[in-house]
Amino acid sequence: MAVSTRVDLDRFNALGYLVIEDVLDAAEDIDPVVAEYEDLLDRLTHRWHAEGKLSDTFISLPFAKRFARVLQEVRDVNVMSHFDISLPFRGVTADNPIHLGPAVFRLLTNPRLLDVVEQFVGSEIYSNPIQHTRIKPPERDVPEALRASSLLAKTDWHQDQGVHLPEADDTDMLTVWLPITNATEENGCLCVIPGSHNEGLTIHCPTPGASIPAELLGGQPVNLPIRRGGALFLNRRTKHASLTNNSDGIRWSFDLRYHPIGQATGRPRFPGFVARSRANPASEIQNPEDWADLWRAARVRLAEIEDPGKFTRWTGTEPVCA
Ligand SMILES: O=C(O)CCC(=O)C(=O)O
Ligand SMILES: [Fe+2]
Repeated sequence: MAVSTRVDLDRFNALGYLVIEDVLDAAEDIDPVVAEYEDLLDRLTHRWHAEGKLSDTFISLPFAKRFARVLQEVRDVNVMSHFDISLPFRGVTADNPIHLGPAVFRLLTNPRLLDVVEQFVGSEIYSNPIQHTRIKPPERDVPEALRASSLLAKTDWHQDQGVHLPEADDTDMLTVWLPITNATEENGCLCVIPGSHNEGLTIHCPTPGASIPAELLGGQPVNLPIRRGGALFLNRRTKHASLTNNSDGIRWSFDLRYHPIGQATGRPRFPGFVARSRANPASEIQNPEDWADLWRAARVRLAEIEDPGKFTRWTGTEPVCA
């Protein structure tokens, strides 16, 4: 997308979502992220093989198949901590795995991406710490015990406002969903309910994340296949989910969030940062190591806390959750 291309905010405001193809350049912006993860998987498979956790390094397999084999042999939902760009809600340790590589930081702060984000949230842009990478192998290759994880298998219906704390209810949070592999109906693209952002916050049930029970869903879902390089932008109240990966390959995405500087993040124990400030450029974080240090410091703080408190508002006591 050319920098001068205008985001159709009227459409976004009417529907609660917008798909824009070619926001990123696949070779320049996405390939370095893939290379960083290939290197990570290579290091992990060698380490785990040496430790006896894996029967092989699976070095001859391409990333997708290698990742699926690792899941099958390790069979531990915490495996995903090594790849995700966030920390778990509880049980964080001082050396909790998390991926904080420079290519991911460059994706978070990609100028092409921020030029588009700026049209939604203005020129003072904060990178919210509610962020994930989701690497979803074909569902049949995901061990049964791991299928409850929306990082590895399908995501249930929710609003993003439902997965943060009420402190951020007035935050103008924009979700940016970026497919690293082409997202198709077969491999588990996202689906949304157009216009659902106008209905306020719906009850979510702890599952153990937070999801909207089927009887409260309403509306007609629309599937959103998006090519790599494209992006989906979501209002924080738009109901969305992902389809199951019924393909032979992985479905890999990043979901990032941005809002104006100074607004609450909804996850106060995790570190956000100034991604762009036209008013005060010196406040921007520009060095990947500085960003990684924010997360490392948060991890040390969390490891010292007995009870990190709640991460969502839902108690499960509503009758609809019974
Ligand atoms: O990629 C997925 O499966 C879910 C993404 C999502 O819920 C989000 O981006 O807010
Ligand atoms: Fe979401």
